[in-house]
Amino acid sequence: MKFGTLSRAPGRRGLALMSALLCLAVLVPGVARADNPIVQTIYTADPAPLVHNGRVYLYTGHDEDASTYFTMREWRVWSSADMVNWTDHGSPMSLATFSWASADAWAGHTIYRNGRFYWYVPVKNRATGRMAIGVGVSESPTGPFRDALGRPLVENGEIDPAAFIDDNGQAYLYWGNPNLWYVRLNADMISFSGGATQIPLTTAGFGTRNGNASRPTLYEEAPWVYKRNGLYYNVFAAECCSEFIGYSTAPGPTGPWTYRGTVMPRQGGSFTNHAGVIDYNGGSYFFYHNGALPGGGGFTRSVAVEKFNYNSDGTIPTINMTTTGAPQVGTLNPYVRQEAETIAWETGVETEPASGGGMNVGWIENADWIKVKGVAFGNGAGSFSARVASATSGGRVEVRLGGANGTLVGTCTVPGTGGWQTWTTVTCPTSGATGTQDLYLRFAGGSGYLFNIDWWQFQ
Ligand code: FUB
Repeated sequence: MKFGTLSRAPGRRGLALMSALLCLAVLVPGVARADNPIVQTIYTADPAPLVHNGRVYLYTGHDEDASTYFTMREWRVWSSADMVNWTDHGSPMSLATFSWASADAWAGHTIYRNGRFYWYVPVKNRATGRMAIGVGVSESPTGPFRDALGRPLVENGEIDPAAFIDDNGQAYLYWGNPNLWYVRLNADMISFSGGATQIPLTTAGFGTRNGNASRPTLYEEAPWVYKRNGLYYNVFAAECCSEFIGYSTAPGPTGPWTYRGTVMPRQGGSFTNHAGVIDYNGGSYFFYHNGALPGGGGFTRSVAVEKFNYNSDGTIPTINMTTTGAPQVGTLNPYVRQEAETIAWETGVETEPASGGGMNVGWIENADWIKVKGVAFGNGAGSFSARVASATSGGRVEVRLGGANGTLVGTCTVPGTGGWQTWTTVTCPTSGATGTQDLYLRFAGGSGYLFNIDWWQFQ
């Protein structure tokens, strides 16, 4: 549904315009091109990546524009096969999913088991006024998610759940700020055996925090627990404020933990940070958030990713925030339908749910553009098609290579279709699209919003 040009979120346009300024680096030869943060259409926070069936699904929170607190009402899902072009799957879970929740759609974690995806999230319980952990469930990684229980799974006023399934099938849910807790989840993933157990926050286990008698260790929040080569890792947000990312290791899932040092120093203009660590396609990736987008800060954060290598002894190297991000894994195939909301970088556009399912790109104005990185054209594309809709008089899709003002290889004219969700397919000839190149769809036309685009494909 097109939200309409007047009802868009205040401040979003400013974000987009400033995003364009940030992207000047793209236009200046020799300046490193930014691929971080991953999402530029909205502010995102608290990354929780999940590898499933050869694809990375990225679950995030959503900081509202111009927020001056952790004003968060929904969670979002993105996915990628190549770590640079990310598909927007919208918001398949929100506060409204949990009838008992009143506010604070904060940092969650999604895990897969037996055909279902379980998304553990902290929210405020309307009845008690305390933070509690709810669990959403879906048969699809992109949802929609439903409330698995109709009540909190666990509630003790603390936040930031992270699930882990050990090799023997025993699952755990960790969470906590200021303490660190776990429960042993049953195989159904929505109940647990025994009570909530506190992991002792010793300085040997979690480092020494100076000058805070009530919190003697570095552990602050946001545990991320996983196992690698028989060693258990707990990567967490350390100290406050601002936070850095530290980690501990243990011989078992419940400890005893040994503090191992800093993963990511304090950087990036957000006083919180929040880690997610995965292996994908032979590489290791560290997800985090910062305040890198224009207007960004502690309450307007953005998720980013870096590739890293473990040291030979299994320790994690120091990882710094970059604007270049992770290298692309493989290439993108332009000869199959590609969603318009699969984006490496953009300026000026937004996304919204499309009438036929999925998302479409909208709020397109003259000179806005979308970059899709590493597109493998091979011997050459002869034509380009796009699914488009326009409640006004449309405009043009300029198919360019190498930059928003790069080589023009084709131009498709988009007519008015009578509605923002009244779709038609336009096709135009292309010439010179060969090899592997960064594709830019640059939009052109008159003033105001021009058209929406749902998908595109070369022939
Ligand atoms: O996003 C709200 C809170 O900020 C999260 O729950 C914490 O981890 C911190 O990132």
